[in-house]
This record gives sequence, C-alpha cells and structure tokens, in this order.
Amino acid sequence: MVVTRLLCRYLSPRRFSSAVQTVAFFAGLVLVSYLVYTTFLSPRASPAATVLSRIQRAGRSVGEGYVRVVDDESRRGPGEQGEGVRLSGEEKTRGEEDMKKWFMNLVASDKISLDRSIRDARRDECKALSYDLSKLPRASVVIIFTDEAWTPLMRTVHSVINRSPPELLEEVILLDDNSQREELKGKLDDYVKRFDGLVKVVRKNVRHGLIRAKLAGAHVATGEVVVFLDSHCEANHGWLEPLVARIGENPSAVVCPVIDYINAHDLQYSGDPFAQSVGGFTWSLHFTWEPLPESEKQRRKSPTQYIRSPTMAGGLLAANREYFFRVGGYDEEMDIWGGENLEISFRVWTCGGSIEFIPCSHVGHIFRDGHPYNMTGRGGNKDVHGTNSKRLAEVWMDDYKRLYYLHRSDLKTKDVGDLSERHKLREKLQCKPFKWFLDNIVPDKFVPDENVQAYGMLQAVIGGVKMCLDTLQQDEKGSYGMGVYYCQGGGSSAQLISLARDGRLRRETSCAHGVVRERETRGTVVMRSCRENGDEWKRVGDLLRHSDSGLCLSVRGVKSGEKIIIEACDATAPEQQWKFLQKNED
Ligand code: UD2
Ligand code: MN
Repeated sequence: MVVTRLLCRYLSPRRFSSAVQTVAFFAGLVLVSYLVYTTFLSPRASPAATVLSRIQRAGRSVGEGYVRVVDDESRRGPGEQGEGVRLSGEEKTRGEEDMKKWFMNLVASDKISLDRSIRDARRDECKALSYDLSKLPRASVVIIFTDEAWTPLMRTVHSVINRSPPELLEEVILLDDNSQREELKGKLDDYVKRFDGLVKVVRKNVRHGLIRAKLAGAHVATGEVVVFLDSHCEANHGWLEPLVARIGENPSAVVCPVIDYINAHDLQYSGDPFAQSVGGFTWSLHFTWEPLPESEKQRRKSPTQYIRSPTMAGGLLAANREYFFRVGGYDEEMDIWGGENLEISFRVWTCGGSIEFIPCSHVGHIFRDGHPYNMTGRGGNKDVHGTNSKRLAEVWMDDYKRLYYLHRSDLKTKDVGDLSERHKLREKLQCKPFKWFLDNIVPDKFVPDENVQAYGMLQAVIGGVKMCLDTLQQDEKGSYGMGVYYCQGGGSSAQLISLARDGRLRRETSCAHGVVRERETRGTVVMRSCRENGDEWKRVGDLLRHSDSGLCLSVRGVKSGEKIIIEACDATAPEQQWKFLQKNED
C-alpha cells in the first residue's frame, strides 16, 4: 500500500529531520487516525482496503503498479490511434497462421500497446454531454473468456480501466471459464496484482459455456450495474457514463453500446459515430442488423438519445444487476454459445423492460470468422445454437415457434432439457404474448403465414411431374435467381414462399423481382432484399402475373434445379398454372 510505505519512510529516524517531513508526518498521522476511525470505530465501518482503494481510484493511480493511461494524439507506434498493423516477411506468415488457429492475428495484436490510443468514436453531440458522476450508479464489468489470447484480453481490461471514470468503476471481474492454458493461470494472477484489487479473477473448474459464465460473473459482481464484455474488446472514450446514466434513469432498460468494428486481420479500429442500426432476428433464430425504423426516427428528439432495439447482438450489454436477475438473468440450461441474446431480448421486452442501444457509448469488438475454442456442449452436443434456440422458442414464442421448426424440423422431437423453470418465470412475471412483441416492437417483421394472400409451396405440374419454386440452397443474403425443383412433400423451408398482402412474392427477407430486357417477352426472376421494395405480382386464376412487365411465371423448358422464367401469359399453358400447397398436402 502506497500510504503505509510512505509513512514507514517518514517514521524512520534518519529521514525524520526536515520541517517539511515533520509536516508530512503529522498529515500522515491524521490520515492513519481517519483510517482507524472509519475501519474500526465508525458506526458504518468499511474495511480499510476499501477506503484505501477508493482514495487511490479517485486519482489517476489505480494501484501501486498501474497508472491510468490517457489517450494522447501524439502517441506513435504500431496500432496507435486505432490504426491497423502492417506485417511483412516471416511475421506476416505467422500472422496468417494465427488466423487459422485463433481467427485473429495475434502477431499484430502482440505488437500493439495494451494501452493503445484509439480515436474518439462519438459524434460531437455526445462529446458535449456532461454527467454528474456522483449521481450515477457504479458498474462491475464482467469479462468472460475461455482460453482466449493474452493481448486482446488484457487490452480489453486496460481499455476499460483507462477509459472509465474511477468513480464509476466498481470492479472488473475476469471470469475464466475453465481455461487450460498456463499463462491464463499463474501469469494472469500475477499480472492483475498491479490493479490492486480492482481486477478480480474468478475461475470455474468445469466449463460453463458463455451463458452460465455470464451468470456466474453477475453473481459475484457487487456494482449496482453489471456490464458484460467479450474478451477481445476495446472500450472507447466516454463509453461508460451514458450506459450507467440510462440505467440510473430507467432500471428496467437493458442497454448496449454501439459495437465498433476491430478488424481481426490487422486490429484496425473503425468507429462509426453515426451508427444507427437496431437488432433484428430471423425465424431460424439468428441475430441480424436492421436499419433504424421510421418510428424511432420520429420518436427521438436528439441524436444522443437511446434507440429502442427489438434485439441485441449479445456480447456487450449493461443492466441494473438487481433487475437483470429479477427478469430471469439467462437460461442456465443454455450451453456454450448462442441463443441467449435473442432469449434475453424477447424476455425483457415481453416482461416489461426494454432493450436499448446507446449511441453515445462505443466499444470495439474483434469480429472473428470462427471460434478458437471447443464448441461441443454437454453430452457431446454439436448443435448448441440449435438446441439453445429451441429452448427459447419453446418458452417465449408461443405458436410462432412453428416458424423456427420450419427451419429446424429435425429439432421438433429433440429433448433439450427441462423447461419448467423458465415457463414458471414467464408465468410469475406475467409476460406478454410473443404476438404482442411482434405487433408492438417489430411491426415490420414479416410473418410468412399470417396476413398474406397465399403461403406454401408454389407448385406447377408438367407432364405429370410436380415442380416447386425453390431457392436451390442459394445464400439468401445476396441476390439470387429463383429456381424450381421436384416438390419436397414434407415442406422443405427452401420451397416455402408467400404472396404478401402488398402483392410482393417473397421469402422472409428476399422479394421476387421480374427482370426483362427491353422489348423482350421473356425474363428471369431475381430474389433481392425486400428493403429495396420488390415488384408486385397478381394472381389471375392460376397464373402469377408480374405487374411491371405483364409477363407470367412459367416453367416452360425449365428442368429441376434450373432457374424459373417469366413469359407472355397464356391461361391455357400448363407451365403457367400455379397452386399454393400447404406442407402436407399432395
Ligand atoms: C456473439 C456475442 C457473444 C455471445 C454470442 C452468442 C458479441 C460481440 N458477441 O458472439 O457475447 O452473445 O454471440 O452466444 O455480440 N466464452 C466462454 N465460454 C465458452 C464459450 C465462449 O467464456 O464456452 C467466451 C469467449 O471466450 C468470449 C465470449 O465468451 O470472450 C464470447 O464468445 P465469442 O467471442 O466467441 O462470441 P461471438 O463474438 O462470436
Ligand atoms: Mn466475441
């Protein structure tokens, strides 16, 4: 302890000479008396260690061995100011090897200071805000990891300490989810000593998976607010204040910072001051980014105000700790990775809280193309995302779970463990139906079989052979030509299509466009994101007519596995007679 050491120095007779030191001695005496009083005599006695660390944390110094590093535009060196690191020769080769094993370039990361400077990613309106720190709740930051690489992990810790006001940072909890690497044991314990108790390492000696690991971290946390971070993040300037301020204002708001992009190849930090996305989801229960809805544009009075988001990405969030547990924490039976982010989103919204993105809070995250750890769950489960998602669909989605099973019919009969505790929680909190969530929180979400003109497999029969419109397993994120394939009796999700109320012929996110070259009477059908509107189609008897061109959907000359066409309408042509069939009809 700095203070004790100083006192010892002044108490030694050899040094007890000058007047200045005498003054210092008495000052020390007063301090010691204060500590003794607050520790042992005061009615609200707090442990001496707490008093000491409060004094230390209030200043720049965190512990004996660590001084907070303040960003400085003159800092130069690899990766400073958030720049990427360029490697050459043998280092470049080793960096590329890292990408295969770690899905991030550790040669680059190891070259960058743990205290590297990054540019302020906030917009000016955010920088101009000021906070009364004494009125804001304090936060425990929980960083979970399992066998993660050293420098990205420690850079996460350093960035949190460097860029959080000491007044607001209760503690940093490093939740080690049963890592096996030696350096994450002894070396880590030694390293964190410099933070003088501010950083705590908590170890689990059985693998918890990230969901139970987050729960375990929140259970040991003592701050009024709990913040979760992945182990490869960098907190940006002023990241913490707006998060805790919003929770202070509304304890049932579960808030997320803007997630800035750190490139896994060269560690370049790209902040986006004007980021305005919100979170969405697919019926296969994956997270998506969506543009800011019109309703939010209308509601928000200032660009610094929170954004209501239907869902969150999962890794970076803050909540009032008490509320977090009251609203059900996480589902303890979810294993390893995946699903918990949509689960907490659906749950918080339907049980009376909100998910909000805080545009003035920025945290960078290294986005990786894979996981450097074993993804196998309990009992050899190789599909943790699937089984976790089934748990959330069963508990929170009511009958809409049918849309998940369209994608995962294999999971319908799969045992995913006991759900009774989660059902009880939903009952106890009197949460609203999933339909309420759809109607009020994601009104733009397309429900393929509700409020549509028609839905099912779109079938034409040629020469006795049934052909169905089919995505042909193409990636539906980009644009792709729509094809036909032999009809799959069981109702393969690749063959399901809706004719929506608005006349668009569509899948969950992609809409059919007719593409016809000028003066031609034949064209193709291209599926593109429904965000770019999408053409109108009309049913005329059994014909499907593309309004813009006046041409009709047809399989003339098209074989199974080939792309569909549009051609001049002919009500008598068997190639143009289409029927929407429900899954089990034949
Ligand atoms: C995203 C989230 C992540 C989580 C996940 C879905 C962001 C930025 N990240 O995945 O937090 O919500 O979606 O579940 O939104 N870990 C453990 N034990 C395990 C597995 C992982 O502690 O068994 C740690 C891991 O070391 C890392 C964190 O959990 O620190 C998140 O894992 P990730 O970075 O592989 O997840 P990510 O970013 O792909
Ligand atoms: Mn991550």
